[in-house]
Amino acid sequence: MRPLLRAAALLLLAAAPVLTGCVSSFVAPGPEETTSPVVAPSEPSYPAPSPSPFTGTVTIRNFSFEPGDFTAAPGAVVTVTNTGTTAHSLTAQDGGFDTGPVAPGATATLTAPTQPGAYSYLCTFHHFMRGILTVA
Ligand SMILES: [Cu+2]
Repeated sequence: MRPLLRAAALLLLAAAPVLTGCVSSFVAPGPEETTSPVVAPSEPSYPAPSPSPFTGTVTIRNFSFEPGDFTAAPGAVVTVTNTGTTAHSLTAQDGGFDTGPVAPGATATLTAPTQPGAYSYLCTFHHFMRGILTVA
């Protein structure tokens, strides 16, 4: 009886660290695996929409420029389409570029400045219509 009890006690003592070791190694990777996939998909989708919505054409719609703020290469030709029901323009505040009046349904072009920088523009008919052309 006594040797059997001693053997059982030794088995329990020997098994205890193995069991706790198993439990801790199972628990530890758990939170890391669940947090990293949650962060990973949201990170690429966040910056993606902002950098390149501009495809060379600005659309005037509902008294606003879409996109209002856009980036063009130096000297690039930008097409401006007026889908509104009244005339608009896309005119640099410093006069560096100007579509002139664009009739409803019409399309005009402007040439971006050759000097890199941020150029604010407006509609000469509706001064609340504003945007920034960045040359880079
Ligand atoms: Cu306008």
